[in-house]
Amino acid sequence: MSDELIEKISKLKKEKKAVVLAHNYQRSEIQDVADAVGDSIELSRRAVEIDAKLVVFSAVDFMAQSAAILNPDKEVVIPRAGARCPMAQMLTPEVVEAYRRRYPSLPLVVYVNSLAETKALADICCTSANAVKVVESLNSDRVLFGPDRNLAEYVASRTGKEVIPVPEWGFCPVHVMYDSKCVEEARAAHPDAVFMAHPECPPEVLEKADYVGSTSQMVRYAKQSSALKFVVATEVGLLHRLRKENPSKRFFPAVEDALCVNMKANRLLDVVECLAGGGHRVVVEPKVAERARKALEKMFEVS
Ligand code: CIZ
Ligand code: SF4
Repeated sequence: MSDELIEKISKLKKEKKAVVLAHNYQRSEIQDVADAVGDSIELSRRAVEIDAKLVVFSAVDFMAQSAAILNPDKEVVIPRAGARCPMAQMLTPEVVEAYRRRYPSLPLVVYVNSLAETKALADICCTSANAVKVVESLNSDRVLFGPDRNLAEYVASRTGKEVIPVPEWGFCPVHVMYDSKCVEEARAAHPDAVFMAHPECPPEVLEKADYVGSTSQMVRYAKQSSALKFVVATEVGLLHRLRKENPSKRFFPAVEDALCVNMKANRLLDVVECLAGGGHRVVVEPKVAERARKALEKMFEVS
């Protein structure tokens, strides 16, 4: 990156009283100019603490919506309108309503990877970092959980509760690329490495992994671990942060091309454009925002 561009970005940030928040899966060059890098909820809460007028939220649609919901007094913009998570689109309010009719007495847990309109219908939200804790906190041995089926199955295995996936087949197109064969190949190539996997991976991967956690949990785990090598089963953008923060350790992707095209839709020049007054303002209808915020706040109380 040229010094000129770095200077332009820092000048614009000051002029606009703006911050750039980048998700762990963003392109390396965006992570490098960001004021904070993290998971979606960490970043949304960071935005609350930061004294800024404009928040450039470099991530996918539902994440920027959560930031807007938790920061109603700030202008939240997303660099590319097309950065939309396909998993979030798999759980529409219509699907929720059909399951509510079928299981009227069961609580519904909605993963943060969902649209604001869907969160507004949830009893409580969860992240991949706190899903087990959230489901344990509920006074019911059967729960509805969506949209990620793999995360639902992981939570069921850890809590012993019946976790009904809503819809039956929700998935992340990146994390379903991993299978037990890729774990075996990684073990053969790096026998002394720790295998870390995201809970959106299929059960056959999670059963064989040494550590299962969200992106922020993997960052913390790698930092405090005495191991020097890690194989990482999550979107490859996280490797940039892991390598940067742990220069004496080595990180290998479990699948080289496990890349989320939706996350990568945001480019550095789009971020610069946001700082210069462009980008796409994220607006959540007030009634929807209020209900979604309640479901998020319930999650904060538990975690
Ligand atoms: O909520 C997030 O940021 C996601 C989807 C990834 C993770 O595990 O942190
Ligand atoms: Fe959605 Fe998967 Fe991309 Fe995350 S990595 S934004 S869940 S498609």
